[in-house]
Amino acid sequence: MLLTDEKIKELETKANDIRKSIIEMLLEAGSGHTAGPLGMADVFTLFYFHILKHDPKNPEWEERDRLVLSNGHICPVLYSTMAHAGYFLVEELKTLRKFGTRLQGHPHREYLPYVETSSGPLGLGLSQAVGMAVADRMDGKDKDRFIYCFMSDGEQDEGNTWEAVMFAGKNKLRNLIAVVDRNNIQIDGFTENVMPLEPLADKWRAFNWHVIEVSGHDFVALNEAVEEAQAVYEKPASTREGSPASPSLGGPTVIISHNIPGKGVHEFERDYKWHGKAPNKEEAKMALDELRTLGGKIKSEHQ
Ligand SMILES: Cc1ncc(C[n+]2csc(CCOP(=O)(O)OP(=O)(O)O)c2C)c(N)n1
Ligand SMILES: [Mg+2]
Repeated sequence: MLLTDEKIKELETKANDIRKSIIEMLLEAGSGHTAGPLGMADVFTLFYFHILKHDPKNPEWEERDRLVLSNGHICPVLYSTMAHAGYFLVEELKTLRKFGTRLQGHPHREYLPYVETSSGPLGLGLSQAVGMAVADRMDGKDKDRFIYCFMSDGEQDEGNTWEAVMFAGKNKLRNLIAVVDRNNIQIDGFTENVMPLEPLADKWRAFNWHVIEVSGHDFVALNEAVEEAQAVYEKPASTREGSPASPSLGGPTVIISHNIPGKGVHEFERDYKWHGKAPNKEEAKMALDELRTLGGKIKSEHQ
């Protein structure tokens, strides 16, 4: 669906609000992950406010798209986005990681049924999403909705990820779209130092996936990437005019989203030490000041 200038302004403002809430909730919790959530805030915003077929007031709606978050540790961005989208009150975000909260440090479906899966142990989400896509095919529903799986680059180190990639490519699961948070960091280093992933796109291609690489901070480009992924779904290889038959067409798509970890707060950007650390009072104040200034700029630029 086309992104109008007005919609882009709305998304920029939302992403900024979501980032502010992430900082506030992490400060309140006193622990948690900062880099991944800030880096994925634009992607989550685009999906929850433009792409997803969902109804926050009716989370159990059977026809909804499914969004599986595989790298559960970035859940502050999931919770913040869901609250801002209307699934629950923004006020509840302050309960992150508190005893008995619905907002556990890693998503727990038993506590918060609005999330599609529990996650935290890395490398499992794509297999779960593949299972959903297979079930849709068996039920004849794979034309009715998309199954999205958000996953991280650190998860590319997990063997189970590649079992799912192999299975989905072989079975041409057309309504499956994976989004990889390619932020180049993992728990204690840069991915290329800990366990080199490149050439990552070629690896997915080798398993018969359609691959798109895009900046995860450009709403227009990201939106086009999702539309391309959906078009691959709608037009299998045999019906595509003028395009040579390719094993990747008509199959699943992966969007490799090039993200800046810690995006929006200069101090936190591109530094793996923010992988699993929450800001203290001073750092949170500095971060919120920067985001407020950015929010003001977004408003004035669009006036
Ligand atoms: C199976 C498993 N092994 C190890 C961990 C511990 N762990 C949590 S996050 C993480 C780093 C993963 O990299 P990535 O998801 O890319 O981190 P980010 O980009 O969010 O910093 C690790 C090793 C885990 N949660 N699950
Ligand atoms: Mg990473």
